[in-house]
Amino acid sequence: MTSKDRQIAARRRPFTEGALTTDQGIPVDDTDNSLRAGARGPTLLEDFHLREKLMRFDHERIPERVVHARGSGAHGYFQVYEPLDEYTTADFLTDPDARTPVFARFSTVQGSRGSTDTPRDVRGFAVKFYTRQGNFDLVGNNMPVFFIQDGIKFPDLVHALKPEPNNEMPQAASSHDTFWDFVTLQPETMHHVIWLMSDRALPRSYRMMQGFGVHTFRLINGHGRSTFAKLHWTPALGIHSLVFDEAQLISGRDPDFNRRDLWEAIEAGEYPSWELGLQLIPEERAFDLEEIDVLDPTKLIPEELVPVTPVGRLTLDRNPDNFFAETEQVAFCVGNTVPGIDFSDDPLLQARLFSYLDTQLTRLGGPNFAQLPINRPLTPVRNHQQDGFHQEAVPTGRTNYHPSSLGGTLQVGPGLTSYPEHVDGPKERKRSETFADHYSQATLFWNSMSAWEQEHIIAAYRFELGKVTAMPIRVRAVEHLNRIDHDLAVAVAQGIGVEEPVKSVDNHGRSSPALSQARDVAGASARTRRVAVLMADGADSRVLAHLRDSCTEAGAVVDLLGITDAAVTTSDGVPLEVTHAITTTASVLYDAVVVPSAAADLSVEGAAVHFAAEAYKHGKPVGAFGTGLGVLQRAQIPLTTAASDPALIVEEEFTPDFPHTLLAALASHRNFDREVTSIPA
Ligand code: HDE
Repeated sequence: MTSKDRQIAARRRPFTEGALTTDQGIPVDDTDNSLRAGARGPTLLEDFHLREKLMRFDHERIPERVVHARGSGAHGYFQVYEPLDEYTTADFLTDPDARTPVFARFSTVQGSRGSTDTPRDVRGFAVKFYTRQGNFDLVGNNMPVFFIQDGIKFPDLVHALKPEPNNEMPQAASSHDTFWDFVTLQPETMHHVIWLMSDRALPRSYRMMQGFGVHTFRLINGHGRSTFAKLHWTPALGIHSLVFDEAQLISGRDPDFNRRDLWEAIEAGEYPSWELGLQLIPEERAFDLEEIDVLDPTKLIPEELVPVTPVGRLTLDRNPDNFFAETEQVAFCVGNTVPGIDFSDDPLLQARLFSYLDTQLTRLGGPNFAQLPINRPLTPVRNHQQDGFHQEAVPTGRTNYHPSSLGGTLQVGPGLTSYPEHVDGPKERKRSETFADHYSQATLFWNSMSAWEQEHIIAAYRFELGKVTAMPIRVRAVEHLNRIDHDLAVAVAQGIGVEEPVKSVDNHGRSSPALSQARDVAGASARTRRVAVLMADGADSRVLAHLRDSCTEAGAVVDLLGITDAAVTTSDGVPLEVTHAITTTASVLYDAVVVPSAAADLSVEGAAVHFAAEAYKHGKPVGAFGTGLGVLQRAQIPLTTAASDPALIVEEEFTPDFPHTLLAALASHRNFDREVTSIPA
């Protein structure tokens, strides 16, 4: 239990027993019938219980976030490995014994609060650290760059991205005219757009995505020296994505897919964790980074240029008690910083410093939102800010100003000191020339992708632009792509009915291997991965037990799926309960499928055949042995390719190698090199 858990515990209000009362504490004798003049007569205005109940109900909603409305959060803690006092005075980064409580919220950007979890979208990765020096909020995303270079463009970007204003369509999707119109008129977006078209926009799980602070921050040490820093979160479970077809199907099968995954993992004690890494850039090196301006949020600094130093670990180990009180009311503010961490002059960051504080006034109904349990710091709050909606405290005494000679004077300092950066320049609305290159890092990203990642990116551009109705926008998009990479532009043009462009610039040929998800296989594990076993009567119970035990020992979750909810009968005549009927679930909700040998023939069951075919098509590990092979054959899965496909595990009869190979394939996530175009599912 962290100190934040204890603070929140004091505010819990269990609804277990006792008399039902009004908000004024008056016990009520009936909450099912309103007060009427006669059993069939009109309702009386004096019914205060009815009026209060409806008034409270009518106001249960607060405005959803303008962006990042759909999200899920969890409590946990952060611990630094070694003191970082060489760089910062921030207490939570200098004391390895300090377990700093945190609340993290993950989100999609485009959709409304009730929208699906798996659209093609950027994901928010926001962490509130309740440090011993007050709250520090790191409000980042799962992609290291942003669409625009200046916060003044944010309302335009979001208006273009969100559903169109006349008909509020489409929900949670960037595949529409206004988004592509805006981004093709604003070339600085091109780098982030290619990330959005990559698999990064389809995380398999919040637990399996990276996080980035995006902007360059400043760390300030005890001597007042400033070091620029970029912040990275790296998930312990590896970085893994869905495929787009699967993500779209999940939207229907389980729109809460990522939310459920996070919740269930924490309930099961499989606490997700991320390593915090820093790219540290001494001030004097800031202009020596291959023409990358550290203040430009559309650029990343390749890890090959400045390595990421691991400095600590974030672990999430408790689900919220109440979604509204915690996840909905948490108010992240980019300006919440602690001594030892300061801002850079990144113009996007500067605008955010205003926006997050401002938005809370509307969302949380007044200036006292920091008093809500989820937002409250652990440190005492002492100042003369007072009054306003929902003041919870009862300030006492006469002096509510500073200075005062009538007592109650607060001591000011030592405390947070801004870095005394020397600033001098004409007042002007002007973009720095060092921000002018909009294409070379999009090319770097493209060059760093594996073949299958490139295929997915081409398919994503084709899908998104294929939904754009205005042809000139499609043409403009291809022109931009032609400046990123000619082959990419040609491949996209061919899919969307646009004339192939003429090569205009040479690809610079540089790449950054760290950007590819394909590199992230070694050391990955099968923990928490979901295996569907398709059951039929007559399966060998010892084989099933062996398979199940091997998977659960490795931390994987095994569900037995029957054609119906009825128990199946194993080879020794024993009834075996199934987890679900196949019809109430879907292959897209699992990471792998196994069809064991059985007396009954599952290959005549269309649902089972479809299940296997779909999983195969999505690159998932698919395994079968004995008569189970019939299902794979019926699904037209080319069993002869098993020798070259590590995720296709087929055996004439079960051997102990089977679970071993299955778990290795699960740990590698998918085989995206698989040729799947001939699969009918
Ligand atoms: Fe946000 N952003 N943003 N943003 N953002 C909000 O704050 C805004 C930006 C990010 O889980 C809002 O409380 C402006 C970059 C996350 O509660 C709002 C600009 C990055 C979250 C807002 C940006 C983000 C938000 C909506 C450009 C990645 C969800 C309601 C100057 C580094 C936090 C709210 C949570 C939320 C404004 C750009 C990430 C409207 C003006 C860049 C993760 O205040």
